[in-house]
Amino acid sequence: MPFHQYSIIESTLREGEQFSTATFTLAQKLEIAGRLDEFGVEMIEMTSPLASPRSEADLRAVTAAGLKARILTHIRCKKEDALRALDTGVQGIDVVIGTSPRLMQHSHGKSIRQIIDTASEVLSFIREQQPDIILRFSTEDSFRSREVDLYRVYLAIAETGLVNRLGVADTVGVALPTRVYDLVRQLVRLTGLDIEFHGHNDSGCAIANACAALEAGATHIDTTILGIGERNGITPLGGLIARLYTLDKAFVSKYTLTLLPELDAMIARFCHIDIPFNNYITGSSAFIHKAGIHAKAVLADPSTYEALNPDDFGVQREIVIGHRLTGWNAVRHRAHILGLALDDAAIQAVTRRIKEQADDAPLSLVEIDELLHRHALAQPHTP
Ligand code: HCA
Ligand code: CU
Repeated sequence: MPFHQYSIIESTLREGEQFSTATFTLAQKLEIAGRLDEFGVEMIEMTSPLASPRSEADLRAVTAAGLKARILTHIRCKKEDALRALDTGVQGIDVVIGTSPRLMQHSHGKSIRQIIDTASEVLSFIREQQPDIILRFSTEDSFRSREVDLYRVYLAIAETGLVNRLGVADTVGVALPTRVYDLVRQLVRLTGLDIEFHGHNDSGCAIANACAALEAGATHIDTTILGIGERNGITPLGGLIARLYTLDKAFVSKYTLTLLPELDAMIARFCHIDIPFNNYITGSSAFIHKAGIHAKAVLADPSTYEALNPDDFGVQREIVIGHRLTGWNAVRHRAHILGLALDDAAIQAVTRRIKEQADDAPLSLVEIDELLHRHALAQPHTP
């Protein structure tokens, strides 16, 4: 059943480490993993132990931290990688190999037959060593692979009965939601296995594609905090949450949503970047209402212009009033907050004044408050 039984594979500590400015220390990795665990992600994917000595040591440390989330590592389709990964005690291994003509030529030089043979060998080796390990096989660059190759590989691997999950990867972010839907749907139908979707965001479809994968029956979605990863990254955790929440709050109620601002701020700090102003949920403008018409309706009922309730994420809504598009309902609301009993004529006069002044430059809240106070003093007292 789509949306009800999916899991998040949080890959900030693998795909995210491939982001241009990400170099996490062990302390930072433990903090990221710990916070993600509190948030409630089901799985945390970490960089291959073969990447560097520190990568291996850190993988061991996070695996030993006793988190609820299962710790996975991500390896090439090679026996030596499998051996090293198994030795770290991880709970799951994600195996990947390129199947697009470009990657077959430039990455590993194997034919489809050889890919199937190598993968079967590596996967059965892992299964023999660790019968209970969570094992996933994924094709890299799935959407630029020849369809006939793709199905040949997936069906052969599914038939071995060795893996728990098949992964689909939009490695260069070219897939449209309809294509993701079709591929995932076919794989669900043909293999009956769990399906994972990993989508890059080069052309802006990463969240929509993840959603399409779930609609088609995918069981696992890869995310990173703020969407960091190679180039401009993958499906962001917060963006996926926003997408699913707006379908039905119940789809994300298993997660501690109020931790999202802290997660995004933490990664921005560790990677020396800003949270984008237009970021899902935590961007500085995500809950700012401006035009007078919007402000009036939001003051009456926030859901008129908010599909997401900021309270659910521990963030604040803001109504800005010191600009030329302002309306008198918002100004009256401000007077009310200040405890000033101004009549409608006075509020409208202040609003006119704000608009005139703001045609040149926006007014700060302090300036607006001064205007309101001045009018309140000038207004004859009503008993
Ligand atoms: C890469 C590999 C990968 C792997 C995805 C997966 C991709 O860094 O190029 O294992 O599902 O995007 O294809 O991240
Ligand atoms: Cu990737």
